[in-house]
Amino acid sequence: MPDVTHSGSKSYRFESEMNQKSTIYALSTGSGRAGIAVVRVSGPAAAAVLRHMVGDIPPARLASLRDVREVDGGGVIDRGLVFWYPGPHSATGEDVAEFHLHGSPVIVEKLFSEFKHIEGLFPAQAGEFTRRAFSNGVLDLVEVEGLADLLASESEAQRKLAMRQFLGEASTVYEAWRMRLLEALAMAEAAIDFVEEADVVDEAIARILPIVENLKVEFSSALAQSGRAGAVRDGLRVVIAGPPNVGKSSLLNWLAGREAAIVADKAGTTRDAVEAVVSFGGLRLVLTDTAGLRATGADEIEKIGMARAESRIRDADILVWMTSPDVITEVGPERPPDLALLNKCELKPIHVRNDFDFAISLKSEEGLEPFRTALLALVELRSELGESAVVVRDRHIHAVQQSIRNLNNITTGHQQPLEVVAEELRSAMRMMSSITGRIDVEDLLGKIFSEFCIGK
Ligand SMILES: Nc1nc2c(ncn2[C@@H]2O[C@H](COP(=O)(O)OP(=O)(O)O)[C@@H](O)[C@H]2O)c(=O)[nH]1
Ligand SMILES: [Mg+2]
Repeated sequence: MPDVTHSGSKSYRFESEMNQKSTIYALSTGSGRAGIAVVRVSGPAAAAVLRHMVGDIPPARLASLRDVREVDGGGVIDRGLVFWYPGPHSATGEDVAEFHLHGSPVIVEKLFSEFKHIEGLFPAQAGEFTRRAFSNGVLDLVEVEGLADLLASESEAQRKLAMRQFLGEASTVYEAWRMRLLEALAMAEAAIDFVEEADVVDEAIARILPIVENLKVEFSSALAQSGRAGAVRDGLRVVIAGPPNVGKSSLLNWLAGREAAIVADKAGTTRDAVEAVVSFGGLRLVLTDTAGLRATGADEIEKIGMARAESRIRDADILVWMTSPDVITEVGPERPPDLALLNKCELKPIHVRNDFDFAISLKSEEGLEPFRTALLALVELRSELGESAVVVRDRHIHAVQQSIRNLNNITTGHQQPLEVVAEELRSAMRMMSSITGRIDVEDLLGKIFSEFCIGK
């Protein structure tokens, strides 16, 4: 058997556990007056807090109505529901006590002033409950990030994306990837002992390569989807472009429902990119109106505006291209637009033209609703794809990109020595572990090897 214990592996989970003797408390609901105020206590003294404040430890995980009193049987502070969640099956993995009190700041203050008489109890720092949950393995890093995104989400699409991360669906995918890398690594490690026997090595390589190739494809498609996730997290970029004076600024204003951009009948009015953020179909949209594109007649400042317009067009998630019957299109879009509009359709009857999807008029409002519906459908499609993304943050993207580089080093076209294959697989696995923060690769290796037998 090859030696599979690598002392290099390190888990920060256990390091931070060392100094977690303290018990923390905080108001978990919003401050101010409300129906209910929830106070959470987490740590070894949680049981003592209950005994001091309500006289006993109520049954685990059940709501118990209790008088909450000043420490050791003084006057009643409030009557409310009390919960006892013994660790490790609690939100933080530690013993947790929860007080559901009436939502008055005075009650909460009084409770906290009583807590000062209990030893080992400290006000929690920002994020400390979640940090303990991570340290105790209740949440992994992706789930913690999902929770942060969930709390910060402003749109339905953001909520759905964050929920998938928080519920561990994304982590399951990373874990499955890691297990397949592990499978390939186990084959490589086992064959390393038999380098003299060419057929054993060839057979191992023949089994490893398809796994590596498939993973590369999956990683790449996950990365392609991560752009969509970015659109959900940061807002989908919708760029309106076209020749000058066709009504682009008028369209931005109509979509934004306010006069965000200046509208004038003078060509070259919009010189810089104008942005408006709107909520559209449950998604955050960043609308950008750009300087009109024309080949002649633009001054220096307008030319700078046009260069900016072109860069916005390149970065757009959705490009809306606009023309009108009274303006000659001198410059076309650099890329096929997602929606092409012919504005000012009331000006003259439109003859057979097929270079636009919708004829609209911002003046008579003709055709605007069908256009809005089409835009909504596009936005929903993009956000649906984004919501199901696994690789979401830059941190995840970098790690997956690095894994692809490791795998590319295996599939160079020349057969790599098994030691190199194993090392690259190990690095790719480390990348997966770094995403979820679960670093226990080597234990699993040992387990796999015990079931693994090659050449015998
Ligand atoms: N007849 C007509 N004029 C329009 C329509 N939409 C916009 N305009 C006018 O066209 C001119 C240019 O509009 P603007 O939104 O500034 O165009 P931009 O240069 O592409 O941003 C303004 O005088 C608008 O009032 C429309 O549907 N019909
Ligand atoms: Mg304009």
